[in-house]
Amino acid sequence: MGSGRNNEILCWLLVLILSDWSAAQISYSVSEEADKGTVVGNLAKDLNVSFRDLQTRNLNLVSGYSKKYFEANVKTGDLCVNERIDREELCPNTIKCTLNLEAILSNPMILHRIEVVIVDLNDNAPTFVEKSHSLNISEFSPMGEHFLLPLALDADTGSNSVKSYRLSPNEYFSLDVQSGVEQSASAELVLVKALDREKQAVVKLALTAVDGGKPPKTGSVQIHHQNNSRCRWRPYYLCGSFFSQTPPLRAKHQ
Ligand SMILES: [Ca+2]
Ligand SMILES: [Ca+2]
Ligand SMILES: [Ca+2]
Repeated sequence: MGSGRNNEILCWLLVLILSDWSAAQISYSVSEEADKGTVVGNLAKDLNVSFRDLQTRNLNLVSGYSKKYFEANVKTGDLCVNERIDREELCPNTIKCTLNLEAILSNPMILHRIEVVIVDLNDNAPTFVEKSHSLNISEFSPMGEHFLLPLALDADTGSNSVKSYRLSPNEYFSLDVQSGVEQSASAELVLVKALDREKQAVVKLALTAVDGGKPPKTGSVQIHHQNNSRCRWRPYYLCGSFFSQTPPLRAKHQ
């Protein structure tokens, strides 16, 4: 952005600070990652002016962002996407994401505040921070005992975040999944059959995180079976090799 453009924005911002010319706020919404040129709304219609007015009254769009996310087509009156809008970059860790700008017309000077709600797309799969981990579980653990598992992360929000987990078929453990409407799901391992280290020293499982997108995206873990005689007189071992990235282990028993 050149210094001329910066000066222009500063002038307009100064005008806005010193003035109280504000009309009702206009609210639009557009999906993140929308193509350049995607129409967000029609300014001429919503400002209640003609296309010709947009030119003769020198329509200016002002915002405080380093990128010019939107531009106006004064021939059609449309407000269009001008730059890639990545919700995860703009609004990390927040559920609602908005971009705000002002549309200013001169002669007479009128200011309209515009809010554009950025709608999340399911463009990120669940991932895990760690690539592998192991749990030490005593063979004397009672059936029904719960063991915390790594949490998957998903940069998307709401229904596009992690909503469920799956566990590969096995005879010793089931999965207890806790999920909320707005929160990411979490899962715990539940012992359903007594462990016997003499019979099987190591159990390997696959844990898969699933988001709520349509279609859903997944982050998987594959775990290999391995009988290890070195575990013979040691606590029972549950070992895992993560093929995707995964989060820190929260374990009740290590
Ligand atoms: Ca994105
Ligand atoms: Ca997204
Ligand atoms: Ca997702």
